[in-house]
Amino acid sequence: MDTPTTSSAPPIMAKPGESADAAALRGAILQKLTYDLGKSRLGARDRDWFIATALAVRDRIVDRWIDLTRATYQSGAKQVYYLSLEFLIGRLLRDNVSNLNLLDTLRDALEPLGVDLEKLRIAEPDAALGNGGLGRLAACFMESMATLSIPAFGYGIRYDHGLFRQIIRDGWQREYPEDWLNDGNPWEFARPEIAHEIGFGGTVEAVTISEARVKHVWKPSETVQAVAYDTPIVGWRGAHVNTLRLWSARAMDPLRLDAFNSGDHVGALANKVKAESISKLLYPSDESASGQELRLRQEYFFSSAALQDLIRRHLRVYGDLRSLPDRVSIQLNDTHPAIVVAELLRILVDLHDIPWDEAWPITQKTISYTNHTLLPEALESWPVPLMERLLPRHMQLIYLVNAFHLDSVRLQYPGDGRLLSSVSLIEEGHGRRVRMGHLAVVGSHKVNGVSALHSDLLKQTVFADFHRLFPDRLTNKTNGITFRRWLQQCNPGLTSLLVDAVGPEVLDDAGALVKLKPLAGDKAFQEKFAAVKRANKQALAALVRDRFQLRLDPDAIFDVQIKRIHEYKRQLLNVLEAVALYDEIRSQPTKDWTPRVKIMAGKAAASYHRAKLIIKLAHDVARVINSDPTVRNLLKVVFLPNYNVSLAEMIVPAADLSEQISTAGMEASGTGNMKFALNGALTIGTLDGANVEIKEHVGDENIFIFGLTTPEVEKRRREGWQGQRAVDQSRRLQEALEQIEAGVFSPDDPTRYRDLVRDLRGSDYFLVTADFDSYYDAQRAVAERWRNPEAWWKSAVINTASMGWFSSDRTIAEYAQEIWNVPVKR
Ligand code: 4GP
Repeated sequence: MDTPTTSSAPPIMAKPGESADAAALRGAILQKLTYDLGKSRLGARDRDWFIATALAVRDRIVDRWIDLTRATYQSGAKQVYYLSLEFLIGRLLRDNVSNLNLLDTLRDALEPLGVDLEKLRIAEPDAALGNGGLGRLAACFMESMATLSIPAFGYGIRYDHGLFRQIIRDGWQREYPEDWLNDGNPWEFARPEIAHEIGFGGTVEAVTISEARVKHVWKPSETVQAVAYDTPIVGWRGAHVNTLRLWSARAMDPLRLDAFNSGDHVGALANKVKAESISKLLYPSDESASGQELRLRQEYFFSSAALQDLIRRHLRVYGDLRSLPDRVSIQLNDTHPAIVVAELLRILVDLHDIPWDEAWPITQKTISYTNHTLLPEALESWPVPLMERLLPRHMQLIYLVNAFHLDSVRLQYPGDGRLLSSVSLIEEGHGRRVRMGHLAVVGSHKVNGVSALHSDLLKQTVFADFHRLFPDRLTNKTNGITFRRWLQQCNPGLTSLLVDAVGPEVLDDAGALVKLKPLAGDKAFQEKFAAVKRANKQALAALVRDRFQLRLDPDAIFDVQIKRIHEYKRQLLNVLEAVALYDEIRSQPTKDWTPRVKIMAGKAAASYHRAKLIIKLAHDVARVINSDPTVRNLLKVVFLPNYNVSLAEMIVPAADLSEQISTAGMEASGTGNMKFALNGALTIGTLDGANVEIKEHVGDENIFIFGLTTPEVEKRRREGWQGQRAVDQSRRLQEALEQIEAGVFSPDDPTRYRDLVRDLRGSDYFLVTADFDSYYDAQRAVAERWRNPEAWWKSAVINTASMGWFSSDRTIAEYAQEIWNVPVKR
């Protein structure tokens, strides 16, 4: 509860035995409280203490930040610019405090004030400027770049409202706006003086300069300002501090005074509302044409702001854009910033008079692109008429790039019409569209996938023709996670056990985790490891009890699936297994079952009706199972609402079993899979994404792999898979589907799941039916292992011990060496 502090006189003086630094920090916090927040100690609430503390901690960062930034310019070091429409940061207090090694000092500083660090920590709202994996990866990468002393800027959008708040009503997801900025954001510095003008629409004029030269001048019909907000990002042990610069949209002309004075108070603000809508909301629905346009505006808005910003900086230091590729690397996080290719060309050619023949290699050498998904619906393309209207000069440049690109293809492969249309930047199907993935591939010197399997599939499928054309361009960089957040901060119990077992170097070098392997079979160590897990499970159970009024038994196996809700991630398979297990428990109630809690959480896109129906099914099934007395808590299904980074930080350390059960070939990598394994959960998963590499690292006997492989999935689909075939051969599946179909779980609306079951019996694109039996069997093998604690904990320890390679420090070091060509310091 957010209660005012009641302790009396301010003990600002150092207590005996306390460090001078703790006293100084306490003084700083009290100063902030009084002079920045205008609050007295007695009236201060958790939120006020959080802001005062964040401001005091931020002060500890600033000098270093300014010095390091200046040193970077002076040294001429190459800068990395990470462009991402999403940064899923979560909370920052613990990150900053722990990376500055201030945790104990802060605790000591707060204690005499009667302020509980934990309460204050959870008063920080999550910065949810992202949807899922792609955005969280960007946040991990920012931290790792700072840790490895790679000078870097993250560029994105400062959305007023991040990912929606999910409320579950009667089992249905409802979306409400999220308001992370309501009480201000103590980490950021507003930079109203750093503003770039972003144009939209208008016309392009060709001005003849000389007989040989025509200059193109874009005259936008509309201009919006992008205003910078900077957040310092501190690396581990304060090694380095980088900047996350997020752009907020501001109208050039905020108020039409004439209209206002003539009584049109709303109309007078129309320009402002339109301009500022650009940074209003993460992922505006693109179901409507205006929603699509807003999204393209967002993409161009932040891409252009980022480029103008970095080019201004580069020119200030080096004075010449020809040196750009030596001093700057631009990494495109997915295709969202792909318009950078055209924008950079426009800046070089139109604004700086660099001839095309030079501008093009500068562009390519500077840019690289990461692909995060093979799903065709996620590979962006924009209707040509929309691009022509909104970004007319960029459209011309894209046509030009395409003409040169297709000419060279024609030269290399004469007469291959199929190849030409496959690699063209313009899709000619129903209505012409610009393929942003193609633009990014053509405009980059390196393109990477995010796991070995995913990168291979890129080469074999969506970018196969490009791979033929540019055999050196496609590469792999398997994702990673920052161990500071996903081990040290979220699991202090395990961290101190690891430090005791293998030494403190494990805090600096994830590779040191392997030293744990010899202890995997050691009974005493296993017991300690299991005790940490149990404490984490109890902590989660307490949170779930307090927040959601649900009881979880910490002795049951915690079987967890937390991620975005998507058919390919197959939450449905998990729910079907719950139904089948429920049937088995009821038919053999006296069997010695392994108690299991299935924990699910995740958000569905607002317009993704099938995903929302799956959430509803999980709730319907949970209600029936959880209230059936014959089940006696042997099985419980809980869906925790409003999944976010902070909830994940509670759930991950408490998980026994990690569900990574996507249809093979569809999950690009996954990063949740890494977080769980690092924290000692065993994985049940398909051979998909980074699961494949996790299996290689932990060993076959320490992971539960089931289901079709990618080639088998392709074969089934090619042959016209019909789910009914699997249903006919599986009594369990048949019974589960019949119950769902008959409305056993939805008596209020017995036909609710009729279409869903019909699709499963039909083509079942995600092959839930095909993998069901194998998944069910793998789950029984999990239960079997659980019943043998020695075997279970041995596997759990080996999982933790084997995950060093999945640190995002390793991933970032690979980007640095193989894509950006920048040195890495440790
Ligand atoms: C995600 C992928 O689905 C996930 O497999 C991967 O681990 C993550 O990117 C980071 O690379 N993609 C998205 C998205 O989040 O929005 O496409």
